[in-house]
Amino acid sequence: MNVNARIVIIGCGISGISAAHRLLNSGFHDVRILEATTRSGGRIKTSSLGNIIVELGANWIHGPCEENPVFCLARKYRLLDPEALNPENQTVDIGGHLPWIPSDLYAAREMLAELLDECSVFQSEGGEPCTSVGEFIRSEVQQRVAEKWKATDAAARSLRMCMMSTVLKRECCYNGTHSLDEVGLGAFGLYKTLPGLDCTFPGGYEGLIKSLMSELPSGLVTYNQPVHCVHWNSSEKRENPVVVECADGERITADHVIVTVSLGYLKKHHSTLFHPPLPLHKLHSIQRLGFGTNNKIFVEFDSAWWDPDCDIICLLWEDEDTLVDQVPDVPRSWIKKLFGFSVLKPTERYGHVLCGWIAGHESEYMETLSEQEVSHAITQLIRRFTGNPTITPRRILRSQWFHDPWTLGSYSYPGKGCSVQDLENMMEPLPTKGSQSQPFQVLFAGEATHPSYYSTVHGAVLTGWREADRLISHYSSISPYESAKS
Ligand code: 6YU
Repeated sequence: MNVNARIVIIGCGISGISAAHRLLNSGFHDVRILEATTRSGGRIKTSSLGNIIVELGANWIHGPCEENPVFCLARKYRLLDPEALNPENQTVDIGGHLPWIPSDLYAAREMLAELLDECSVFQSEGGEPCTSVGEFIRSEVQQRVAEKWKATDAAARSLRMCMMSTVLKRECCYNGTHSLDEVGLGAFGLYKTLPGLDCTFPGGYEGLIKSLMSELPSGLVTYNQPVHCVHWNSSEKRENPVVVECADGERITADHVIVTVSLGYLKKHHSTLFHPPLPLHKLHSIQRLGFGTNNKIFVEFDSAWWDPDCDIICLLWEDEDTLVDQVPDVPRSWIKKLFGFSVLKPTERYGHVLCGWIAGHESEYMETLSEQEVSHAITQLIRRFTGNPTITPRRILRSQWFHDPWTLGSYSYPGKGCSVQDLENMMEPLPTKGSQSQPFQVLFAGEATHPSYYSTVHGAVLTGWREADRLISHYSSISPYESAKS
């Protein structure tokens, strides 16, 4: 196939790169990417703490198995450790629940895991008793604790309830939400997991971006080129029906535009980004879907103060025995939202580094503080929990996804009232009734447009391929003469 259609992709994150790859490999040669920042990768962002590689954005390949395109690409480019390639590793099914909770306090962990599994069922069966995951958990926990833990003494019961608050805060991180009260119960089960024990990129997730970019023609991406407005559906007859207006005033014409900006960016800028505006049903879905913040705080120490076999440090607050996943006084107590730290391993590679996880408005507030203030808060927290007044971090590094003007948060989740229809609306191209004579002009890719792998890198890759395939199949169904002419 040799297609002259002009395609502009907005955003050089993994979905934009994946779309460009597929189009160029299928005979499209007039493809370009406009990227607002100075770099490729978007929410895949590897950084360093001294000489230690850390991930400010995506961390794991969730469910590394044959069905996972990220795993297959990482294997192809030889970016993984040998253990990750072990076939046994690919069959372990953890059902999306990372083994993050310490083995003591199992009862609390099990009750919450059971409830979260139950939350997933409403998506297929309907009849959800309330609107949010948070409400459901709160109402069920009350009854179940009274039933199942009646023989447990009050102090142990209270400790288990505090543990549940910690697990709820962890779930806020995993879902990228402020509170589970904002996560829709009916759509919670839309998210699907893949088998395989999550693995990381020893040389950094950005190795995947570099490998993919090295196969694309140089000059394909224009950096520092934010798009201000996509003019589509014009009544004017012109050779290329879409005009992409950049922030610097440059106007670029195209036959098709693939928009890959984050859901956070769409929520904030939809009214200026599209002319004419988006159809109402699409806009409502953008509003209903949730886009929250999950940040990491890396903390390096001269030596480990935790046990060598410790993988995770969870923090329990004794005054949080009422299922707390939000902090009442954010400026004063934001640090209480940090559910704990994961230990970066192996030590030979990462030294003595912990990664703290914090979601929600508390996390957004943390972003406004200076690095010194965050470091002070972390030091006080660790000293308080260990009782050791001398522990002092060597340095810290945190992500600030909410204040990144081109992302405006971390990743998407189904908000209250969401259904599969909202995800379908997200991926619907414009004009909504495309046809052979009037093909789609604006197409949508990016993690928030995948119906079951939203919030992940593999979901984003698949959406880039999906939109490229939409164009490929359009041009393969018209005559070779027409497609070369167009
Ligand atoms: C995963 C993981 N992971 C942690 C954290 C974050 C994310 N994810 P991009 O935003 O990348 O690209 C868009 C580009 O557009 C960008 O370059 C912009 O600069 C540009 N742009 C914007 N506006 C523009 C304009 N106007 N003009 C021009 N350009 C413009 N995923 O698989 N494993 O471990 C994590 C994690 C802190 C922030 C993650 C993880 C999410 C991925 O990073 C993300 O989906 C993709 O990179 C997005 O790529 P993209 O191309 O779509 O957009 C039940 C239930 C639960 C459901 N949730 C399950 C949770 C699973 C997610 N887990 C996350 C965990 C971590 C730690």
